[in-house]
Amino acid sequence: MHATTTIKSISMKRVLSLGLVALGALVTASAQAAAPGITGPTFNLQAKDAYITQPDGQSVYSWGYGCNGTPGGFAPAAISGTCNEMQLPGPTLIVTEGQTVTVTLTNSLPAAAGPTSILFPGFNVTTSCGAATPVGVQGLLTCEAAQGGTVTYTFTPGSPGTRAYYSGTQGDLQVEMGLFGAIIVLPANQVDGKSCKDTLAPAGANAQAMAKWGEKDFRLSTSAFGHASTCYDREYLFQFSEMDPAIHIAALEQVTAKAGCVAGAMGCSLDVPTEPYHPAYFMINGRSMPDDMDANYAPMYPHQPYNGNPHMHPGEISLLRIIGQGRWQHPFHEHANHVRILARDGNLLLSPNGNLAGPLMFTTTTTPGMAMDGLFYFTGKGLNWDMYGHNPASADANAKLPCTPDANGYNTIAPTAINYFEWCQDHNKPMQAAPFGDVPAGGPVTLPDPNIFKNGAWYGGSPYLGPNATARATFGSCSGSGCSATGTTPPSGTIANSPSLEAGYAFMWHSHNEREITTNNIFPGGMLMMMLVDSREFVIDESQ
Ligand SMILES: [Cu+2]
Repeated sequence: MHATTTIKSISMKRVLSLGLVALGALVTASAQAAAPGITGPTFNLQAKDAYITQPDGQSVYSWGYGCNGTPGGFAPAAISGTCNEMQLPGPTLIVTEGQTVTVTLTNSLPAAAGPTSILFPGFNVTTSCGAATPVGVQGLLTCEAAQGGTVTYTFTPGSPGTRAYYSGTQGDLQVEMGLFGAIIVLPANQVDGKSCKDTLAPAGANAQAMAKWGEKDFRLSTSAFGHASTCYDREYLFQFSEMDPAIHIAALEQVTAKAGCVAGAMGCSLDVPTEPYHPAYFMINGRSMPDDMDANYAPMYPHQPYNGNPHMHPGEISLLRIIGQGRWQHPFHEHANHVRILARDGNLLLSPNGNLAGPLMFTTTTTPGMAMDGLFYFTGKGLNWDMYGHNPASADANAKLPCTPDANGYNTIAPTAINYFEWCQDHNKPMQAAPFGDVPAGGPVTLPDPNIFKNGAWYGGSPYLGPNATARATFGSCSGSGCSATGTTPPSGTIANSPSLEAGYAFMWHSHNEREITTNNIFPGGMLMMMLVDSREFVIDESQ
């Protein structure tokens, strides 16, 4: 057994049944996402080694940026964060446009790893190598810190947006080992928060809905670029990277063999081949599925604090911050809608008349080093059935809620109703006029036999949106001689997960390269997460 191998326990989440959750009701532990990070404008970082974990039980020797002491603060305020001395990805640096940012980097890597550095592409960086009394050694791309040494980078972001940062020293090895992270620049002018929050809805409506259900605001800003068309309700950061464990094993072997060597002395260096390249781990925010769906800052991943677990309500606009941090392109596909690209590498794409000009993307393919900002939303428009399970014959008052279309056809007149943002054309339209077991016909959908819907602890079994929606939708039962007032319901419920808790729609967000939704050749795994749509009464809590 190799030194990098340890076994970790397998948890219940392994039973996720992907086929069933592609569109269905689903319950998870509360593991939400947001875009957490540390606040500046002064950051003390270090490059250090540690072991990260993968869901196949492996611990992988890696290098990462971490905090050198307690950071100045954490954001968003609604999440209580931590910052380890080594992280993969490195700490997300949250700064504001126009603010001078200072990043001090200490090289705490093993001596044999040699010097290290950070590149901040897209910024005009002043380094301590250029000071009157230079600190650090000028390398090929930027100022480098020798082992135990410290360098400083200073820059002032001139525009908002998401960008990558990563090692500028021996990048084929150091970036592969994990030395990368993200920097989020918030706009200096955030645009009026209240009206900005309701791009698809009447002014203030989403704020009313949040207040009604006691939902917290987990945004870092109100708009991504200080432009009224870049407002959003939620935000998520996804960093895509891959890892070849053979490189990490070779690095560990050489670091171990040369422990105690004097930095810079003859032989105190690594000679780790980075080709041929055979990655086995395909990660989102340093975690592989299903680990990426556990909480931010979950204690079992001390060096992988960030998750990938987007949640949203119908009609809400989610800002996606996407970065390619590895060597390969990854075709990241967001099911349920396209993504309107706002910006690439922090450059807002506008037409000459000031309107958004970015493309509408089916797949937001990550490119090494490139960052994208985009907007995504789900409304349920065009499903052709009432996804809230409205049924005028039901005894439940929530089953008889009205749907009043606005100019766009959505029910936005009553922000505090559970069917806020319902697509009214499908209101009261039964999913299946006569459910299976009675007369298997009628309605836009024929449901499968409820008896086969018993697989998977994650499958709630309800095709409807919202806790208790299946009960609302109870239809009259029919037989050859007519219909009675009560009858069978669509398939609903498992022992593990009652849809009376969370009943949402789950959409797979994943790499469209099927090789990349494996973990060390085992499917499912890798670059895969589930995006959850919840109705309004389910409070999305991203604090855990
Ligand atoms: Cu897909």
